[in-house]
Amino acid sequence: MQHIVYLALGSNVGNRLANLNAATGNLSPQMTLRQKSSVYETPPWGYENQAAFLNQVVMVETYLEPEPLLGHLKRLETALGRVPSFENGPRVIDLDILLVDDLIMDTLTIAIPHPRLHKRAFVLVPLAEIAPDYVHPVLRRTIRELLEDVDRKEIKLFKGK
Ligand code: PH2
Ligand code: MG
Ligand code: MG
Repeated sequence: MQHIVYLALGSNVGNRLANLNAATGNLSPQMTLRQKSSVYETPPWGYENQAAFLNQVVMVETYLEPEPLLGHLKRLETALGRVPSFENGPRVIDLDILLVDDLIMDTLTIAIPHPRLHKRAFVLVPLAEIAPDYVHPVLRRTIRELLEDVDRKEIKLFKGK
């Protein structure tokens, strides 16, 4: 079965825009890119003493199940130069699974929906751009509704540099 998957991309090391474009341009052949949000520049969340991030959300269609999908994303992060850091620390590229259809799963290796997506304006702003009416399967609220409850004032459209 083909799945609808929303992915979050983030980068705050090196040429951030090139890193996002390298990720969307090098997804597995088993993943078809269907939609891309704009790119946003966002203040670092969680650990503040680091460079601003660029964030983007994309929608892909894939026959991959979540575990192999995550494997592809981890390999792509490494191929694009990601090296180990600390929690919420700087990274060349971060590729996170946000939503897979209306699936709810929580195992040792993977939690879907992403457990923090509804708290993060840097995810909700780009996600609402491409999927405002998507219903969060746990919270039973649309992305547009979830966005109303976060502070989005520091999430800036990135016009390039
Ligand atoms: N990712 C994190 C931690 N903090 N802050 C912003 N603005 N954007 C991110 O993508 C981000 C973050 C951990 O994955
Ligand atoms: Mg992340
Ligand atoms: Mg991650």
